[in-house]
Amino acid sequence: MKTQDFVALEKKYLAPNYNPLDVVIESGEGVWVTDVEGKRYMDFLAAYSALNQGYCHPRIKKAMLEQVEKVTLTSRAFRNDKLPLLAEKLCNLLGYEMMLPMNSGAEAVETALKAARKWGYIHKKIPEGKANLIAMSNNFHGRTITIYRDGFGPFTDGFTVIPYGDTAALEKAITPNTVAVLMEPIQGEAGIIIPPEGTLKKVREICDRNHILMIADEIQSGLGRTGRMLACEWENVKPDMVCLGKALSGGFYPVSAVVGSAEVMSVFKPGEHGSTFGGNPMAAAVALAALEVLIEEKLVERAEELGRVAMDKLASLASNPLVKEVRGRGLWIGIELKPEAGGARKYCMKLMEKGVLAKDTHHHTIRLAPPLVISREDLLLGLDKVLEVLNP
Ligand code: IF1
Repeated sequence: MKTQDFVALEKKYLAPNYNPLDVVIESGEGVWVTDVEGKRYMDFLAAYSALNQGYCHPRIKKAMLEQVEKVTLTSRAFRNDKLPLLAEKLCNLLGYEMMLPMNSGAEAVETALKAARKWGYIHKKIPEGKANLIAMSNNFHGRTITIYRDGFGPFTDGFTVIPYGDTAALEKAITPNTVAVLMEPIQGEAGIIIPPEGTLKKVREICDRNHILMIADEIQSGLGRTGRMLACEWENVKPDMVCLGKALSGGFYPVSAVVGSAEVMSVFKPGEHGSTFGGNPMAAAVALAALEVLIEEKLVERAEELGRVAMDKLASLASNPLVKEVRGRGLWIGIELKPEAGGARKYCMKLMEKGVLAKDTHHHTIRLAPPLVISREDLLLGLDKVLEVLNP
């Protein structure tokens, strides 16, 4: 079958909840994918940072193949020999006392929000049902009805939305019923929006002073993407809870988690939260290997070093008439185009023709986020193509 055959099947049988590029990937390894017609592309999206370790990393694949021969799912009605090892590794790696495993990032966010509400009722004596959560505009925390709003109202009660990074607005939004503030330390979908230096520290200080929880959604920004294990480390800030997903599995399996203090994570009583697949031995085995790869292949350091190489390479865009701004931290870069450029998608289409896959976001921004295993040569090769499509 050819590309258009697959496209036709999708159009006929799949709900139109995506508008993907017309590339039909058949296989992938490292940074490179091959489509059904044998054409090869370098991927600069990494499945929105779920593939920080690259496509089909051999060490994670080995862990998955070994585990599939033994047991893949036990439910949490019983225990298994992999989840406790993941819990120990993840908590010690990030410096937290406890974790709660789930599957999707959205579920991790829901977990953190439920924990924050319960924590408020127990530890702040907030009247039952009155807990308020502060979120930030242009955030992205998943597609659940709780947190994804446009066009899917009525909205879940108990949320106050403030402008992203506006700490004065945060101060003003806090009430005696406020339990937590949820934020991406750097906004991904919004277009790699980096808050002003000191914002995370200020949020941490405001949370401490008002006895509310700081929840960082590091599902996309975390696990090495920005050149730190967690993006909050750029300001030496330690949130009360951190939501993780995506690269926690290296793209092999849906794995997410929330890490936090024992005080916060112990608000859950048996049966109050969880999921059928949450914490299954396959997920845990894969996540253990994914974390080992991150650490042993020094992917966090690579992201910082190669991020600097990338930003240097793209410095010439500052004088490009099509480009409004180039933003980046580690191997996470947003090239925001001016409205007169006509939108970022057409440049992503041109990049695809040149063998580089990238995704536009918020209409005007080209998002660049290659797997952290990318070589310096491949990075520069891919960025040459970016410069070509922007310097016709
Ligand atoms: C899609 C982008 C969208 C996330 C943050 C939670 C989640 C995500 C910071 C939920 C997921 C993914 C979802 C994926 C495309 C991608 C995405 F932001 F990365 F670009 F959609 F906006 N917090 N982001 O980035 O995690 O439930 O998906 O595991 O929905 O197409 P999930």
